[in-house]
Amino acid sequence: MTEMSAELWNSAARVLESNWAGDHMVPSHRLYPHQWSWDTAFIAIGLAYVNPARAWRDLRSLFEAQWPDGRVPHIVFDPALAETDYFPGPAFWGVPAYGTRPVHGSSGIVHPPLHAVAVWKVYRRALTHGASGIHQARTELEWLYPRLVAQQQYLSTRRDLGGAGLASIVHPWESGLDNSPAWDAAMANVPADMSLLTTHRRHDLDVVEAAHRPTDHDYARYVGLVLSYQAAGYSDTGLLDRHAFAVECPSFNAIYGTAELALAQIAGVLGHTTEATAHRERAQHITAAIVSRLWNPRTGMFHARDVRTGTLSPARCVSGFQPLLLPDLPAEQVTGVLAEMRSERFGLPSPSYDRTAPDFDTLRYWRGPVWINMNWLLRRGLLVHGRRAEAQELRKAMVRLVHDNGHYEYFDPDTGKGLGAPTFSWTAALALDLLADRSVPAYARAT
Ligand code: 9WN
Repeated sequence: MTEMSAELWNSAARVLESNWAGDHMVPSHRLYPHQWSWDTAFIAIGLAYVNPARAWRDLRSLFEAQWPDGRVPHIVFDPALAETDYFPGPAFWGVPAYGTRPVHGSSGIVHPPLHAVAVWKVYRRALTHGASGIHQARTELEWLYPRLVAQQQYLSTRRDLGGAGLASIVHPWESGLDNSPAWDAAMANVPADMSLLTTHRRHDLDVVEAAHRPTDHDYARYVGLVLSYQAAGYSDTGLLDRHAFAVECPSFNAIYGTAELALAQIAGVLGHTTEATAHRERAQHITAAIVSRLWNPRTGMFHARDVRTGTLSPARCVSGFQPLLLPDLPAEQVTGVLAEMRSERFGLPSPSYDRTAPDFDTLRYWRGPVWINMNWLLRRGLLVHGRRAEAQELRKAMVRLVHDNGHYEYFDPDTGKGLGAPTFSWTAALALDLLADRSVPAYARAT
């Protein structure tokens, strides 16, 4: 390891140590003090190198809060914290604690289902840990597998609002890319009742500069959408007729498809051969649906689809590259995405939004800054399609960015300056993985 790598490794391990909260990890103590769903997946991938027992514990903690209908909530609330420590907190969501873990309920919406990928990676890592590590990993795999399957089934049975085999998100928070320009067109139909912000106070602005976060206008809509979903007890029945936001996101669905591939591998290890085949077939169907519904041949990339109007968002966002994660993506789409990724609009590491767009914003959250998780997924997609040179270039650029600027939540795409939370768990965790893992995903295409 070079001196730079050793420094980065040690600082990343320290961030993860300090963000452990007893039985789960927090993304950041001040800004995000509870447990977040897709953060748990990214974090477990890195935690597996420095504390595998905690990686398993964190994943298990999240799935202990899974709902009876299979949904994995995007936030699980820590009972040790006050309502005012995060907005919107547990009382606002009004969800009971499901399962056995002593939690203060959860949110009612989901997050991208990256957990099967994380579980598979943590398991593979454990195989290098000797007999006791392997034994624990097998036990965890057996416990998690049916729960991961239920998570996918919730999405396929309750969230296929477009009826074409993709999962719809019903709140921008479900994408994990909250104020991405990908939602602007669909959000224009969502009423922004600004009076909601007089009764509900934002906590994020006490911690981070307002110019780096979503606007009040965005938050009024976010709150309104939760209230709308909550009105029928977070039921998905008839949702299209009564809820103002339903979108098929290319990143969410690429992860949804990739999860099936990871489940196929897990099912194989557990001896469920027929199920493994079914998972692979589902991944193929999801890939085909992404291509037929979300590809725009004029821009040469994937776009979010508004299910209520049947239109594609015009915005070019980093989420539109993520179908590269899928090994069966046809050559035309692979070539198109790679060309767009290398164009002056993006580059490596890719900003979250088209640099040439008039409303590109180097500071405001998902509307321009570089995020490590998005670029980590892009690197994985490059490896899946045999693009080792670009994957290596991206790996080096990310390592350099985090080493030079710190384990920030996101980064100014022009200067590299860190923005948002300063000791952010998934940035640290993925830095560890980038330093340690030079391998190619098992189902990469042969080159
Ligand atoms: C709302 C925790 C989460 C991430 C999301 C990121 C941000 C929350 C917020 O933080 O969202 O869920 O309060 O802004 O957008 O991707 O999971 O790190």
